[in-house]
Amino acid sequence: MLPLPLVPSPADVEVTGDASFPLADAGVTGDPDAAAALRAMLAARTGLDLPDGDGIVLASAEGGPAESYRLEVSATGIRITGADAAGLFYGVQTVGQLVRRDGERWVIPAVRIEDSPRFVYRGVMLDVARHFHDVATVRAYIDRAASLKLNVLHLHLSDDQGWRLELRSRPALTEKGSAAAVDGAPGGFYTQDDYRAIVDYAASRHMTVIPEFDMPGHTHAVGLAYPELAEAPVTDVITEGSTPVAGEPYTGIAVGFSSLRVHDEATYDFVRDVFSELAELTPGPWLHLGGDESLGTAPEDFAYFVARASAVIADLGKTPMAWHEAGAVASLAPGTVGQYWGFVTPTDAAPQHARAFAERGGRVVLSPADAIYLDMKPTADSALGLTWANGVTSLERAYAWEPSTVVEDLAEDAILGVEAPLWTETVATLADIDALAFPRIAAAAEIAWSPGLGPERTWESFRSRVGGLGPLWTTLGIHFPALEEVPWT
Ligand code: TNX
Repeated sequence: MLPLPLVPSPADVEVTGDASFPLADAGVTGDPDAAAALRAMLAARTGLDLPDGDGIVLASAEGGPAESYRLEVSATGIRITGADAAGLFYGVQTVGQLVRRDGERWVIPAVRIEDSPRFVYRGVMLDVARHFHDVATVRAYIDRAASLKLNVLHLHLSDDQGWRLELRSRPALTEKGSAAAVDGAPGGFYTQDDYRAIVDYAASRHMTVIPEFDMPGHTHAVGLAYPELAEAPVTDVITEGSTPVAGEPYTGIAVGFSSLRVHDEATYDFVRDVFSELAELTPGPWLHLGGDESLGTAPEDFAYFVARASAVIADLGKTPMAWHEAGAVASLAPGTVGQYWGFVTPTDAAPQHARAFAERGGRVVLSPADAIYLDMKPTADSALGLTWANGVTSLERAYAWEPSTVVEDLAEDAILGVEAPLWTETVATLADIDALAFPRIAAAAEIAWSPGLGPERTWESFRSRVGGLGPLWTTLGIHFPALEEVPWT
């Protein structure tokens, strides 16, 4: 028999016989938010509009681990018990994956599941700077990620090509710095109301938004608004893409050429303004300052800048977060969270930089580029995607890695979690997002949620379970590519 099509794989699952629960005559009772989520899910999947009433019970129980739930299905009823609202929501997502046809009927097989996450931080990142993605697209991505029990949405809100969030303290950022995108695509930005709407929508799906303003590199667009804060572009670092010109929008895909003026106090007035306003708009605990690929900034200038910028964020009562290069900075604010984007088998100083966050009281989020960068090509003939992180990233490569062994001597409790970034140099639409993110986002979700690889969690089981999700993803409008690695059913 095929395994149940559950991704991420639950911590504990038992099929309790051949019986199944028929949905046609069921009612729903209990927690109103979870009931609404369940009704919407079942309506999308089956067309059934379940009334209030007996059959499916949504309850809360104190005491289990955060975000955990228990699901019991028999021929006569379904009971979902959540330790908290998120747990209940995840129980509903599991039910959505279990729905199947039995002849003319829609049924849920009899099971008992006890489930809770391995990591508290289970993230996706969307780059809205290289190509701008509107609120509707971000909502759709939130729905997709939350259905796989991911709980963090990292928004990469600024880069050389554009600044994407309106700020009252610095209106020129979007007035002058948001019009461009890669290859002449339309630019754009979020108003403050747009951003609040994203944060609220994410919260309704139990996702926390982590906003990033990338500095001191990746700041060409800042120079369009405030030329006095920007160094002249360093063009000898450019290996790919067109050459930037100061004062003109950048539509290429080169990296590392821009820098803020690190020894000018006006730069820190700017840093304080933008992160203060961001802190006010953002309920979550983390603000990301970027810090990657600052090839146009001398190492000692980089260290000076990152120390000060991380202190600004800490002074605002938020936890700073930065790409792993910032681990090289001795006076980084204590507690800063590092995001590792080296390879599964590390090279250079990346693991040393990652460990440095833990040594300063912070933790590490793992985003190994050759495994879960969702912008890497999934197949050699994919029209979308990049290949710099070791060529093609198959679904198997995205799946078959273990977080605790990537960075040597990093304790498991120093790993905050796992995040799958989607950079958008080649990604302009929701269909493009789907084409690259799916099905590999499911691999990231399982690594972040489920117990480590072992007899119960294998590549063979995963590919079969993913194959069973095709019909659900189709009814949810997800344009996933039917990769040959997966036995789609
Ligand atoms: C590297 S990984 C970047 C981004 C690019 C990405 C493309 C990292 C922290 N920076 O600027 O968009 O590669 O895959």
